[in-house]
Amino acid sequence: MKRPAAIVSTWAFALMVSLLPAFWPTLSAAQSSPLLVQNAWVRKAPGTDTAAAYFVLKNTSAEAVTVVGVSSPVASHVMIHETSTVDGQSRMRMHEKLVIAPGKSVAFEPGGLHMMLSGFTANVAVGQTVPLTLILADGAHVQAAAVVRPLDAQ
Ligand SMILES: [Cu+2]
Repeated sequence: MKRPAAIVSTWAFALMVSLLPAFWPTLSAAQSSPLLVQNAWVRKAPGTDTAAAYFVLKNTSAEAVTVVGVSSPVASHVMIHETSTVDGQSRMRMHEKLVIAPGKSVAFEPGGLHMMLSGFTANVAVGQTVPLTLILADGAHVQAAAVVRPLDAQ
C-alpha cells in the first residue's frame, strides 16, 4: 500500500521549517554587512581531512572591520591561517582575528592567508560549493559560498 502523499509532504515541510531558522539570521545580517567576500574558492587536499579556502575580503565601510571567527557546515573547524617561509621551510600560523582597514581589501591566496578547514563532516568534490560564515567582532555574520577547485588550481 502506498504511503499517502500528504503525510510525506507534511514531513518534508516540517524538516524545512526546522532547518530554516538556522540560516535566516545570518542571511538577513549579510545584507547590511560592510564586508564583501569576493572570488571565494576552496582547494581540498586529496586523501586528507583538510582544505584551504581563498577569497578577497573587501571592507566597503569607513570603519575597520574585524573578522573574529569562521565556520562552515561541512567542517568541524575553520581557522584563519597564514603560510610563510621561514629558513626555507613552509609554516602556518594561526590568527585569532583579522582586521581589514576602512576601504581596503585583504587577499587570501595560496602561499599566504587562507581559511583552514578541517574535520570534514560531508564529502566535498570539485565543482561543489562550500558555505562559509565569517563572524565579525560586532557579532554580524557574513555568508560566502566557495567553489571547490581542482588540486592544481592557483
Ligand atoms: Cu593552514
